[in-house]
Formats: sequence, C-alpha cells, structure tokens
Amino acid sequence: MGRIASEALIERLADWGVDTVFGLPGDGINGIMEGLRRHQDRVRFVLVHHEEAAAFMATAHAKATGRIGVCLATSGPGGIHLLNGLYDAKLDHMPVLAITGMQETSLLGTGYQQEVNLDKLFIDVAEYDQMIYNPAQLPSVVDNAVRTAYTRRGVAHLTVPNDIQVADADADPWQHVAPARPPVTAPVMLQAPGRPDEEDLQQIAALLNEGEKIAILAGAGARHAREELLAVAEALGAPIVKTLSGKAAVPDDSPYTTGGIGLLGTRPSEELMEQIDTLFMVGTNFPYTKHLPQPGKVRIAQIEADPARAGGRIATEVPVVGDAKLALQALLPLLKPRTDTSFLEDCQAKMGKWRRNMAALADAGRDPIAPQYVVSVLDELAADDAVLTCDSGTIATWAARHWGIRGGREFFLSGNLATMAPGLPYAIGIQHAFPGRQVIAYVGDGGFAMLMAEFLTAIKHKLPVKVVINNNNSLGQILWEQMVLGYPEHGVRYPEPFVDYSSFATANGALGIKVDRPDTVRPAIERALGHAGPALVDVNVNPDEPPLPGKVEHQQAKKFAEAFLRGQPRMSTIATTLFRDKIEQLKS
Ligand SMILES: Cc1ncc(C[n+]2csc(CCOP(=O)(O)OP(=O)(O)O)c2C)c(N)n1
Ligand SMILES: [Mg+2]
Repeated sequence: MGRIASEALIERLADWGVDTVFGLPGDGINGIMEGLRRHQDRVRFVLVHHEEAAAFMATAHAKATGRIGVCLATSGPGGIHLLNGLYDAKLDHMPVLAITGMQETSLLGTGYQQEVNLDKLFIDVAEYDQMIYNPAQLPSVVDNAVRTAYTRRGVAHLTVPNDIQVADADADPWQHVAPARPPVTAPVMLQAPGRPDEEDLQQIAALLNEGEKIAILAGAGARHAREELLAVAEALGAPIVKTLSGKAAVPDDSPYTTGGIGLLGTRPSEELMEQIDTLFMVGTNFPYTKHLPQPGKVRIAQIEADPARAGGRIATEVPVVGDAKLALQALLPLLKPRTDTSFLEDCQAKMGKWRRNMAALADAGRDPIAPQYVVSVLDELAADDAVLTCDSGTIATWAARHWGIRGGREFFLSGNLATMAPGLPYAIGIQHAFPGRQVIAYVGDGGFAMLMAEFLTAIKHKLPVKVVINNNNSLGQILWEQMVLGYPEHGVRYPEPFVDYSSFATANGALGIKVDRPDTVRPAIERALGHAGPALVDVNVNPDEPPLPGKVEHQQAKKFAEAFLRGQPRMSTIATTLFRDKIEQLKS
C-alpha cells in the first residue's frame, strides 16, 4: 500500500503534537479519513454530530490546553458548517486549524456538485488559507499553517482536493519550468520573547508609582499569571477587576478582586471605575468601552501581547508589549511599597456587601426555582479543579456571579463572538483533553437545543461530561434586552409546556434528571456529579428572573417601566420576582 498525500498531512500534524481531530466525514474527505485511519495510533479522530460543534471543540481544546485545536469537515456544506465555531476561535484569538475537502482538481471551476470555493469563503476568518494543488506542497504548507495559527493567534485553513488526498505522497506530476524547489521545513517554532524591554517596564512602574487610586483590569491574557497579579495588587493596594474571559485569572473569594465588570459584572467594579485615577490593563482587549473610565480622566498603563491591540480601547499612556506573567514578574521589584491601602479597603467593604446581596438571591426556598440557586449549588458541590463551560444568555450572568473560581477551577465561554451553543461542545473538547477532570456545561435551553445532538457524542465517546440546563423555556437574555429598550417582549418565549431534555438523556443510556421543585435541585446535582458517565440535569427555573446589571441606571429603569406600560406580558410574575429579590437582599 503506497503512502498517500493525506498521510503526509496527518503525520506532519502529529509531528506538531496534534493528537486529536474533531470532525465529520463526507465524500470530500474520504482520502483524509484514510490518512487518519492509517495513523490512528498517533492521531485520534473524534466523530461528532455537527461540524459547527467540531470547530467549537477545537477552539475549546486550544483554550484549555494552549495547543492548536484541529477540526475536519467535508467540501461544500461541511466546510460551511464550521464557520461559526471558527469565528469563535478568531474572535477569542485561539490557534485552530480547519481542514476541509475540495472537488478534484480536474473539476474545479466546472460547477460540480457541492463545489463551494471554501478558500474564498474562509478569507475573512482565516489568517492562513491555502488550497493544496500538489502533494509536493506538503508538509511545509502544514508547517506554515500551524505556525501562523500560533503566532497570529487565529485560524488557519487548508483545503485539499479529493484527487490530491489520495495521490502518491511523493508525486509531483508537473514539470518545473522555473528554478523552483519546494521548501523543506521543520515542524518547530519558538514563541516571540515575552519579557518587555527594561525601559518600558521602568515607564510603567513610574506611572503606577504615581497613582493613588489604582485598579487592575485583568483579561484572558492574564489567566496564567495569577500569583503575579495578586502580588502586584498587593504592592499597589489595587483591586483586580476581571473581564468575563479573564474570570479564572484570580479566585473570586480573593480580597484583591471586585469580580467582573460590564452588564454581568459587580456593582463595586462599576463604581470603582468612576473613582480611580490610574487603570492598569493586563492581558485584556475588553470591548465594552462604555464600562471603562471616561477618556482623559485617568492615566492608563497596559500590558498586551499583541502590539496591534495595545491602546485599541482607550488612549493608553504606556502600552507595553509582552507576556502578562513575565511582564508582571519583571515589574514587581520596580513598584514602591505603599502604606495607604484605604482605597482597597473601601472596595473590599463594598464587595462584602455585594457578596451578601448575591448570596441572598441564591435562596433555596424560592419557588419557582431561582436560577442563581442552581449555580450556587453547582458552585458548592463541584470539585476544586472543575471546568465550567457556559453559553451566551442569562446563564452567563448567573455563572459570572455565582460560579466561584477557587483552586484550579476554570471557566470558558464564547467571549467576543458571544455565540449561543458552544457550552456543550466546549465541554466535550475539554473532557477529551482532560479525561480525569470534572467538566460541566452550564447552558440555556435555547443554546442546548441548538447543538443537543452533541450530548450523543459524549455518550458515544463515553465522556463523563455533566450538563446542567437552565431551562427558562425562553431566549431569556433577549427578552430582558427588549424590555430595557422600552418594548414589551416579542417572539422570545417558547409556548408551554417546558421541554423535558432529561428524557433525551435517559432514552440514550445516560443519566437524565428533570428538576422542577427547589428541594430536588441539590440531590439531582449531587447525583449527576457523582455519576461515572455522562449526566444531564434539566432544571425548570423561574422564567421571570431578570439578570439585572450591577448598577441599574435611571434610564434602564425608566425603559423597563415603559415596557410594562406598553403591555409587557406576565407583568405580575416579573414584578413579584423583582420585589422578592429586593426583600431577600434587604433581609441579608
Ligand atoms: C447563534 C446566536 N443566535 C442568537 C444569538 C442572540 N442571543 C444571545 S443570548 C440569546 C438567548 C439564549 O437563550 P438560552 O440559551 O435559552 O439562554 P437564556 O438567555 O434563556 O438563559 C440569544 C437568542 C446569539 N448570541 N447567537
Ligand atoms: Mg433560555
């Protein structure tokens, strides 16, 4: 059996350390599947149910392991399905390689069945985007694709025509008319040095040493710099505010953090942005500039890995380029110790009150079940190194506020694309990389329904993934957004009865539990977490619980009231919920 070009592709990926490819076959990639079959001892193929999920799994693999994620789809429709997951990788700066099939070279441009110019289609999403016309291009094109995905922190795409996939790996069918020779490259790369220049560090230290009320804003780029962040916060007497993607950067119970920022953040974080004179941004490209201080009012220092992004959100006095961990390590000895920690103490007092307010909302006695209570039970019962994946929706707010980072816990969601549905595929991708770890997908009913077939993927691959569904029978996030615009909700609630997703789990051999009473939340989650295989807990929660911002602005309250006046359905249950929220907080 002669060695085919697809083997050169798969072997080279294995040389780069790739051990898993997520995908779904088709007649456009049968040659690549044969390459995977021949090298299954080095690279495993994870068969999924939807290509979009394969791309999410590859993104999650990159997020959780730091190594490139790889997904595979057939020509035409398969490639098109990948796109949403690939944009998730692009927007959250994750190295992902997408491999797609393509019609035979002899047919290209003839309008053959399923002929979609995937290389053209992927131009916007991919940093590197290449069709393979000749086996001689391999493996150096693989090297370029992988290196580019790592260094540009994004997507690389290779599309391989059917006839090339099964051609002799050493074939080079054409006569070379110019003095050309394909490059012979090696599967190696070094990251650019991450320690900033000494002069830049001196400048940033000078700026920070002059500040009186300083806050640190930490993002996903600081997730690996926990110790350093805490040490710098201590030296500066500065609270750490976390973006949602940076939630795992420091523990939520640390006295140095005021938690999240933005719509789903905390009130102390919002308030301190109005009080500070200096903001130190570390590893963040936080897009919601409205929640940053007024431009020109504070001095800004920044550590950012990508020079193209430095200073991109707010005018920055000292934008230093480098890796967050190395930069903070080098900065620490340059900071002057300070004795006045009154600003930090003030923030800590406010945070104490916020934590009590949040705990009051996670009340076990509330019927219908409070979504906050469900997450607080998960938070209490999950392992200290559990991974929580989440979807976009009200769930992101409940998770942001009630899932506590402690120990080695992680938290992942689609940060910048904010797409629905990655929660479950993320969990599957991560569970494959960390088989022994507790991985929990906390998702909405809307997002789960979109890619629920992937729960079958977990069952078929015997992955002990846990799914907890916040079932409010609606697209809750949008419902509240409509009301904050001043309009009554429209087209966001599914007709009753609530769907029973647990029966889908049990019918297919997994543990499934439906929960609709507050007293059964805890035993159900306890049982699911203790179960050896995949488990799904489908919780009917109060569909009228609004995820209020940490600090409700006058305008938001006014618009909310206008929606009521214009005929918002279920006014009384929403009003009762809001009233009870307030009472619980006053009691706390
Ligand atoms: C693919 C996609 N479609 C639509 C949206 C807009 N959107 C954001 S959150 C949301 C509601 C999600 O519903 P669900 O998963 O049930 O979560 P809930 O808000 O109800 O907790 C919608 C429709 C989106 N972000 N992504
Ligand atoms: Mg919902």
